[in-house]
Amino acid sequence: MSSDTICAPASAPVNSSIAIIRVSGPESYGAACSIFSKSNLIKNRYAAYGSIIDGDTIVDDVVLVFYSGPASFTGEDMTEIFCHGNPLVVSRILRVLFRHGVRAAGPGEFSKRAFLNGRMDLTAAEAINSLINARSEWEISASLSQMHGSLRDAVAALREELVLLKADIEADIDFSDQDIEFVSYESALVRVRSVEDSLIDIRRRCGEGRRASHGLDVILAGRPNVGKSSLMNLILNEERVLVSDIPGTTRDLIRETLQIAGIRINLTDTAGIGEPSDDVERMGIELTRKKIADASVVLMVIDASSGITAEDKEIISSIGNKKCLFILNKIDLVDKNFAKSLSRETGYPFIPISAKSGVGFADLEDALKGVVSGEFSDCKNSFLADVRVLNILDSAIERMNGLSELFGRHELPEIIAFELDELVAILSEVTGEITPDDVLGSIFSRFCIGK
Ligand SMILES: Nc1nc2c(ncn2[C@@H]2O[C@H](COP(=O)(O)OP(=O)(O)OP(=O)(O)O)[C@@H](O)[C@H]2O)c(=O)[nH]1
Ligand SMILES: [Mg+2]
Repeated sequence: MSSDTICAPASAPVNSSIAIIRVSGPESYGAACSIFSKSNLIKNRYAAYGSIIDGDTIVDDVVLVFYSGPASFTGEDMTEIFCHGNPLVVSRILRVLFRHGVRAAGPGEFSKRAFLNGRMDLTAAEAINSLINARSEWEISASLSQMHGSLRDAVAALREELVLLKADIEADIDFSDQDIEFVSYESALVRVRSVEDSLIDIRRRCGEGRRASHGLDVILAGRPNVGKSSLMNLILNEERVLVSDIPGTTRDLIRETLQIAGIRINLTDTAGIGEPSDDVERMGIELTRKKIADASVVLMVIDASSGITAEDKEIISSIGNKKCLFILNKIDLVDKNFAKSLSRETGYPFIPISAKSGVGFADLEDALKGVVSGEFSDCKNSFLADVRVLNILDSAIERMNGLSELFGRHELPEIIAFELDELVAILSEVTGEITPDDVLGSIFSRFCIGK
C-alpha cells in the first residue's frame, strides 16, 4: 500500500461537459473532507453533490464519490471528483488538492498501484491501455476479453499443469527408495509436449493479435491523374487529399487510418508513377515504389478513359505477387460494358468505379472486406500482446524444447524438477507475479496520466 496520495485528471484536457479528477491513497478521504463543502455527505460509494472550496472561495460545484479501499480501482481509498469540463477549472481543483498534501500522479500510476495491490494482473493492465488507445472494433473486443483474463487464464492453465508435473516428479524423488512410480518418463513427456503445443498456439495467437492491432497496410498505386487521391477521399469520406487535373498533384505519401470489417486499415495515397517533371516528383515516385513493396495490399487504379497503357502494365508487373485489387476508375466517362470487356481482354478482375460520383464504391468496399476477412480469418481467437509478452513466450518455448530433450535422455528427476521450476517462473512473468521493478516502470510509463 502506498504511503502518499496522488491525484490527476482522468479525462482529456479539453472543454467538455464534465471532467473527472481521481485521487488515490491514504489521504483520499481526509483531503476530500477538507476541500468539499458537504463533507458530512461523503460516504463509501455515495455520490455527493456540493462545492469544492478553497478557504472562502467556491472553486466549482461538483459531484464527489469516495471509494473505501480495497474495493476501488487501485485497491486504496479513492475519491473521484466530477467537475465542470474546463481545463482551467480542473487545474484550480488540482491546485487545491496539492495544498492538502496530495501530489500529482505520474503516467500509469493509478494502474500501477492497482497492479501492486493485486487488483489486476499485468495482462489486464496492458489490456486497459490497449482499450483506451484502440483504433478498431477488433482491438476493443480483444482488449475487453483480455481485461477479463483471456491471456492470463490461458497461460495460468499451462503454468498449473507444469506445477502439477513438478509435484509428481518430486514425489518420485521423495519415494525413490521405494518402488512407487508417480509418473513415468513416457507419460511425463506426453504432458510436456502437450504444454509445449499449447504454448506455441498461444504464441501464434499473440502474433496474430499483433498483426491485427497493426492492421492492414493498403496502398493506392497507379499513373498520375488516374484518380488515386479522389478514391482516397471517397474511401475516407472526406476531402482529405488535394485533387486536381494536373498530373503529379500528389508528391508525398499521405497516410490515414480507417476501419473495414472491424480491422484497422492504414491507407496510403501516393505520387502517380510516371515520367517526373522535376526532382521533387522524382523523389515522390521513388518513395511510392518503396512503399508499394512494403504494403500488404495494393489498390491498382487505372483510368478507364485511357484504357490500359504500357505504363499501367509496367506498374502492375512491378507489384509482383502481392495481393492486388484492380480498380477501373472514371467509368462515368466510358461505356457501361467497358469494365467487363477489359477484364476479359486482360485477365484482370476489374472493379469498376467512379471516384467522382461514388458509383461502384459498395463493390470496392465488399472486395476490401473480403481481403480483410481472408487476412485476419483467425483474429477472433487472438490475443493482444506486446513485445514483452512475445519475448517471454519465445523463451518459454525454447526452454520447453530443452525440457523435452531432458526427458528424452532420461535425465535425473532433480534436474527436470529444477527446469520445471524455471519454466513456471518464466510463465509467471506474463501476468507479472515475478517482474522486476524496471520492467514494471517501463510498462506503466506508457500509460496516460490519470490512468
Ligand atoms: N470523370 C471523372 N473524373 C475523375 C474521377 N476520379 C477522378 N477524376 C478527376 O481526375 C483528375 C485527377 O484526379 P486525382 O484524384 O487528383 O488523381 P491522382 O491519381 O491522385 O493524380 P496524381 O496525384 O497527380 O497522381 C481530377 O480532375 C479528378 O476530378 C472519376 O471517377 N470520373
Ligand atoms: Mg493524387
